[in-house]
Amino acid sequence: MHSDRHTLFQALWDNYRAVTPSAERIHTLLGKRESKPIVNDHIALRTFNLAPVGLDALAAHFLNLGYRPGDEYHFEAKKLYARHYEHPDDDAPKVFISELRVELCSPALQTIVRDLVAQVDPARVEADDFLYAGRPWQLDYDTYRALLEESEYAAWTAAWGYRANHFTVSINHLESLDSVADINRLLKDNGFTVNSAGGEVKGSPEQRLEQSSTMADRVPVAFSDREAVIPSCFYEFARRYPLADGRLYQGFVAASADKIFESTHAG
Ligand code: OOG
Ligand code: NI
Repeated sequence: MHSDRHTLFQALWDNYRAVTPSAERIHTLLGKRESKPIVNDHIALRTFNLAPVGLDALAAHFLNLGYRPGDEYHFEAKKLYARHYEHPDDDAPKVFISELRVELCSPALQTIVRDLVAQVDPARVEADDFLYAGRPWQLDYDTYRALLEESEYAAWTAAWGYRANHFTVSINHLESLDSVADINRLLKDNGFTVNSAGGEVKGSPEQRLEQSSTMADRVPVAFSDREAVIPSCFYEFARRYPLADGRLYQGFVAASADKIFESTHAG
């Protein structure tokens, strides 16, 4: 496990931007307008709820760095469970980790996913680089397609494995823009596709969180038998509002998250 938060997030960022060219471009675009570095609100990771790769095994890397568990979230239709983690240092990005509840899926999907996860050496899950190790199992294209029929989340996780699924720009820290609507305008003016599931602006000031995201890039990926172009990762934007005590809300909004998951759907 990493002993330093900054090295972990730098490695996650480098690995993420290598497969998310639009995030790299948007980050550069925003960077030119800002006098200070872009601050991340959170990152997200995906997994299956099976040992040795369940949510808690990924979370251990962050607990080790001083993170604490926050709220939990349930996504019944997508068969997902999630929890967020936050750090006492306000500058540290929050971490949103979700897992597919494999036992609720079809017997065929369960067989495929159990077979993938059985290939993972438990010791490897604790290694420094596991959270950006990519796919730790063999996967052929037809198996990816079979997963996609039932669960886009399962297919994405099988294909991409362990890496940040997205980084999220903190709009609160920007000088040149202050609303999600303004970000969405900038994105569209520059040719990026905004996820419109449930509306382009997700959440509200009353919910203390407004968010938007790009649709995932589509990049070539090597499966064990062939290469194919599939959705990779996306970029997200979040604006938080204060609670009664003046402190910014630090949680997530399940109804918004449910739609943000769809940023990796084929456009
Ligand atoms: C996570 C989706 C939820 C948020 O900010 O609510 C999310 C994912 O797509 O893995 O990131
Ligand atoms: Ni997010």
